[in-house]
Amino acid sequence: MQGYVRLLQSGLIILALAFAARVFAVPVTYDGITFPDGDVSFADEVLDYDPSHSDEAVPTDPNYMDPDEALGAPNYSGTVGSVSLGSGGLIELAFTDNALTNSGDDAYDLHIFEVGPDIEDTFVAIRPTLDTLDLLGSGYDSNGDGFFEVGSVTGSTSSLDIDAIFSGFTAGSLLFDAVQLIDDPDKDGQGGSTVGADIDAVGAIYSAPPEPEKPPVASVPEPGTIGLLSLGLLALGLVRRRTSG
Ligand SMILES: [Ca+2]
Ligand SMILES: [Ca+2]
Ligand SMILES: [Ca+2]
Ligand SMILES: [Ca+2]
Repeated sequence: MQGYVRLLQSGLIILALAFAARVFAVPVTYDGITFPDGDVSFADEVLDYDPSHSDEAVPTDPNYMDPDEALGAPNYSGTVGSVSLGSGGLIELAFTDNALTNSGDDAYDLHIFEVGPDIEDTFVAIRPTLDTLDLLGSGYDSNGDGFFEVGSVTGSTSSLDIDAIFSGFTAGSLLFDAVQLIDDPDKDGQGGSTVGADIDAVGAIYSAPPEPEKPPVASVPEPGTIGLLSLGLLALGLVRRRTSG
């Protein structure tokens, strides 16, 4: 019995810590852009990297052909830390420990960290979660690949406001779990060994917990935020009772 109580306590403490980490995330700032949720805000996984997506010039410098360089917080050092898309090339990055969401106002929600001497245009598409797809319908997906085409960014203003595209939704009500970037081949500079947009990082300025997997595991529904908080307080109470008694 005592072992069971201890197990329960440690479980509750972990839940409380998880809640605290979510509430007390330490904001980080890169290039003057603040990410309130910290480094969790950045893309986590490469879904696809296809420099020859448009059958145009591809990068040839192996230092800039690793798509993993676009993951995580910006880390471009001046020589390494970015990936070249190629002329008309494509990269798709997923968020796994967070999701991209809408701020509910005209503040920017997504930022693409591009490096390199040329300011290059990049087409941006974002993939809705199942709930958000239900909400918005598939009309925004002009080519049926699951990503909503939402416009383009240039090297100097690489931020996007989701609310300008899908207006009238309250903050945090739209979730997106992946970003697709396609270099605009008509706007490339002189080309060379790192032709196309050079991507260092992709971050959700407005970030949310990822949408729970579906279908949910039969017996353990995800506790809501309030539930987590009360569990956390309960755990703290139990600990206090043990230590004082
Ligand atoms: Ca992340
Ligand atoms: Ca916004
Ligand atoms: Ca699409
Ligand atoms: Ca990088």
